[in-house]
Amino acid sequence: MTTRTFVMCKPDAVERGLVGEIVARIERKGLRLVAAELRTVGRGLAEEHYAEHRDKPFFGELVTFLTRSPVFATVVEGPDENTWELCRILIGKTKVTDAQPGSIRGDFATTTSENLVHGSDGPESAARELALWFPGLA
Ligand code: 3AN
Repeated sequence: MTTRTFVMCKPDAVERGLVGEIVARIERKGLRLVAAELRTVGRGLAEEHYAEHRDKPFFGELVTFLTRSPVFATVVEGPDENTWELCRILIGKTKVTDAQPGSIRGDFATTTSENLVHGSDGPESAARELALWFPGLA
């Protein structure tokens, strides 16, 4: 059964001109984009997106970062139930020093706070984030 997940090239990725590189890696893997939009994010959406981090010391920094310039928000589809997991592997670990070469963060990121890409981290988070970012998508 095909499943979908939410993948977002964050402002640093768009600013650095890495959107094509990131999308190419997703497509070469065999996954496909079923929706995508370059979008300027308001504080409300950014706070909702990062709601689970509301109590973290870096929450304010996260919201400021996500709203500073456009993001490239996408819906990625794969053939099985593991689309979110395949995307997380392509993206790499959250902590910059754990992100392996060959992953997007491992190849292109130098800090944990600006690590280029967001991908849903499970089926429930994928469902929540797809509804939040692409409410009209069937
Ligand atoms: P991921 O993006 O890999 O799902 P999360 O959800 O744990 O990671 O964190 C969301 C975002 O918060 C990360 N992408 C990163 O930008 C930021 N972040 C996470 N941990 C830290 C930290 N210790 N210091 C600064 N920023 C962080």
